[in-house]
Amino acid sequence: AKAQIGVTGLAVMGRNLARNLARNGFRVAVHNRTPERTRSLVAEHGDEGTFVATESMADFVAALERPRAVIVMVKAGGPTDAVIDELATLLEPGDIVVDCGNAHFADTQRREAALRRHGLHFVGTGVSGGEEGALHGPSIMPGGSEESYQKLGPIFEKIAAQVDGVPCCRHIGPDGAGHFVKMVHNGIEYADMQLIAEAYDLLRAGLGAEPAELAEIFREWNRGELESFLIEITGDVLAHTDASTGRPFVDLVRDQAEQKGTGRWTVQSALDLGIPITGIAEATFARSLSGHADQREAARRAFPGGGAKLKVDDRDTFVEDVRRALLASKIVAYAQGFDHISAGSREYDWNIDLGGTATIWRGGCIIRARFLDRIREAYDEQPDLSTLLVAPYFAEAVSAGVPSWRRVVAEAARAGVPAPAFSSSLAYFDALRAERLPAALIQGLRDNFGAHTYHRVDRPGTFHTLWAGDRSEVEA
Ligand code: NBP
Repeated sequence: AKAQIGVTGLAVMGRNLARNLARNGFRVAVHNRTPERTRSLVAEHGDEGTFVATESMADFVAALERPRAVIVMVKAGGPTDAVIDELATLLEPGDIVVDCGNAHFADTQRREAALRRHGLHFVGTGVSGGEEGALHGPSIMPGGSEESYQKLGPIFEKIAAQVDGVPCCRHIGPDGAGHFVKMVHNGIEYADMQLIAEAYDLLRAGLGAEPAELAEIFREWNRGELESFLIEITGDVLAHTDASTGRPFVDLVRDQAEQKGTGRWTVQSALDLGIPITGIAEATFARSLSGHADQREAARRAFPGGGAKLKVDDRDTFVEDVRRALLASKIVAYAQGFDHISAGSREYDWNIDLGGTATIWRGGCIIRARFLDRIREAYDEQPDLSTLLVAPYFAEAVSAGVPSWRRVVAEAARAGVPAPAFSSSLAYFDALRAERLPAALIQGLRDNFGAHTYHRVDRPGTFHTLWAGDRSEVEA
């Protein structure tokens, strides 16, 4: 019998995805540019299921039942285009090309349009969970046509992570929707990690405790509302001791965070759409700042006296303050991320189900968390929710956290402990709920220097003041 699905690109991700498919009973055709990888996969894991090993792309395509479904799992960018171009010459109308690499959604839109002209379906698919997820059950975010999902859905839903019997996979929407949602997922992951890092830093400065003691606090937090994969592994990383020195592992790691670019893509897209994802932006910039070693060195010399201790009167109150500030800031980051998805969905006509998106992040991916059930409930109850912040569960958590949030941010500022994501999310919250914003003054300034006009609160119309003349007002 022919293979039900094929995977081309058998580095870590493709190899594990192919094994996951085979282990779940699917007949998988496998192919890689360098055939050694294909041979070693079958030699080492051939007993896990039915693999159809192929050496040429033509044999690979011929091994598949129709309509063919081909997963491309090669390096993002040029290599992905090269493989798609080659496939396009061999496939027939109705066949499906699935790009599971980390593509930018605009590339996915371009590729989808190009393949559609050949009668082929192109399905840009976000896959989260790294190598382990690919093997044991990732979170899968497929874009593309409804028709392609008829074939792919049953396969992907079977190999995805399962939470309460619900697969962490659903059709996200046309063309680039899947990769867009994966991009924002990664942006939220940046924000989540930055907030956790700031919480750790504040606790350390406030309590003067060793990382292993702080690990216990995170483990405790992981039993409550903050329960999530990232909080869980924070406990593990903080508790870890370096084998060669016997010192806390975290103290031996160079403090310069790296990035592969999905945070930057998220921020760039949010700027284009005009959505203030301040938490994700702060997190992305915080990583950049950490990497500017020369500037940091110069500033340390020019302004000595950093590393101050936070004033803490009562240990338990302080720990609880940081926990509540972390939860409130995290709610802001997720609310902003969902705003971004909602804006992308409107801009590109994707009709993305926001609650459904939260559902498929509950397992398999890096930001899996208890919290995501509450997001789904919020959108189930009110699909046109203006912001997650006002949904009852989140509104209550934020309100309950505000005094703690202010104390933590104020204390951090007083002591000189940088907390950019904590403080900017508090500022976002305060701006969103303000009666009046100083944007009115900005409008006045814009009208003064550039005749950019303004609207009045007391009557309709567009106005301009003759600033250089007699300062009378004219209707624009
Ligand atoms: P890599 O991103 O390292 O890519 C290696 C694969 O690309 C090999 O199969 C290689 O074939 C193939 N390839 C290259 Br490079 N150039 C090619 C070309 N011109 N034509 C055909 N094949 C070519 O692999 P990976 O780490 O498994 O990641 C695969 C995709 O999944 C990437 O887009 C990545 O961003 C994405 N992703 C990765 C993770 C993760 O945790 N690693 C998570 C989620 C998504 P060869 O063997 O012949 O050199």
